[in-house]
Amino acid sequence: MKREIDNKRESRRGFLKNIAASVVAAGTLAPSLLKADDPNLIEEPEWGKKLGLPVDKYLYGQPSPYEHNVVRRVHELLSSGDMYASVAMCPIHELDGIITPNGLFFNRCHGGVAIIDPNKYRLLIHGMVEKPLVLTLEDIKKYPSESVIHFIECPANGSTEWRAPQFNTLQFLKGMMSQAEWTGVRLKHILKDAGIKEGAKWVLAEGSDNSHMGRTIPLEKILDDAMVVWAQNGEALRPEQGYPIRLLVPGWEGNLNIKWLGRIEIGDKPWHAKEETSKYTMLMPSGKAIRFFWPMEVNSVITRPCPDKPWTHLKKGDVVEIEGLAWSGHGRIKGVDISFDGGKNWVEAKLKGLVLPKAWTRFSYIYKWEGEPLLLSSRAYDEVGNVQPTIDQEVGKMGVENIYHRNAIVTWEVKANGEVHNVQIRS
Ligand SMILES: Nc1nc2c(c(=O)[nH]1)N[C@H]1C(S)=C(S)[C@@H](COP(=O)(O)O)O[C@H]1N2
Ligand SMILES: [Mo]
Repeated sequence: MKREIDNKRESRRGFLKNIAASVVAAGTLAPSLLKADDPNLIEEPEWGKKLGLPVDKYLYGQPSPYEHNVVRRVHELLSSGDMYASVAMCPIHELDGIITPNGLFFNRCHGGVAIIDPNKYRLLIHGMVEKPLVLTLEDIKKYPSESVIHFIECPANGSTEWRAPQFNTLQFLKGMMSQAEWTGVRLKHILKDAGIKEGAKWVLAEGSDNSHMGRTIPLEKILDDAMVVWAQNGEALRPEQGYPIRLLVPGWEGNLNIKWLGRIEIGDKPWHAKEETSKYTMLMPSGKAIRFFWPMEVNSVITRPCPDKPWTHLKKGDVVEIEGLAWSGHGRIKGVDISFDGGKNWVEAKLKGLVLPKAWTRFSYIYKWEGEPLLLSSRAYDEVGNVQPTIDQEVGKMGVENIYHRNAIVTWEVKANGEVHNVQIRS
């Protein structure tokens, strides 16, 4: 038996050796590292010689141990004091496609991650309604469900960059966003059962976590496309995303997407300081502030290359795919342009895969890099006519005293050695 296996291995090795030799000779598709005697191709590897791990070791699966570097990351500059009011940033440079795996979804909390017993969960709906409701998780799941794909982005994403570049990593620069397929029910169906009273205009949504995170939202938006969701990418919401129920407010500021949703109150006025625990105002150069600024503006960023995924491994003349994400809280992405010279000239990138409203859209551009230094930027535009602004345009309008809604064009300086740096181009 052993002889037979050894013989088989020997002939397999010979077979692969011949193939490797012919691939190298043809010279076309050979990966840069392949040599005719590449042991990684012609020798039987460890994992082929012995049995793998039994399937009952994988009752809830984990990524390969070789992917241990692909994790959320925290930074003290991005927390408000401690790790209970903080944010764990999504490694968007590591993602493929448009869905964030649940273990990597960014996590922004103001009072820690609440762990809620689903049997004790209740959602209270009251205020200007004919019939106040108290719903259990089971009651909510009785409604026919819908699944939708939307990003959630904190308006503070990129907030460190108003005056000058701060972070030389994409993860800390733009990782305050993620995208999932959410399953739940449109809030309008539940509110219909409660019966909204004449004159109602505003909704207060509140979490049952330690921070409560009360937010004021116009009833019109809630009745348009807001949902209460219980599933994220095919499984129950993760505790970090608000298990067992969160509010989903497609395309609008992340902070409105109340996690661990406990209470919805309908009223005729926006709520004030006492109930509304956080403020997300926009300070204008005039000294006046915009109180409400809800939709996330059209935006994009190149995710490969980026400071975390440089081109240091490339050789002169290599053909490489430039990739990135574009999104708009106003609707679908219509197109993305790429500039190699800091925004003087633009070419059109290709949109890859699904192009959905209020959703991350992946773009791509195939490029032959001759080792020349580049100033690489992307500029997105959406279906309702918004174009991603330059830094000059954005700062000209908003000044630099803001935190929120920074959606100006991002530029990567690609050096001749393939290193990538976060720079800002101003006139
Ligand atoms: N109950 C509650 N909901 C919350 C928060 C919170 O701290 N508590 N943080 C908000 C903020 S500021 C953002 S940006 C999003 C982040 O969602 P995520 O943690 O699922 O990525 O949740 C929002 N919902
Ligand atoms: Mo946020």
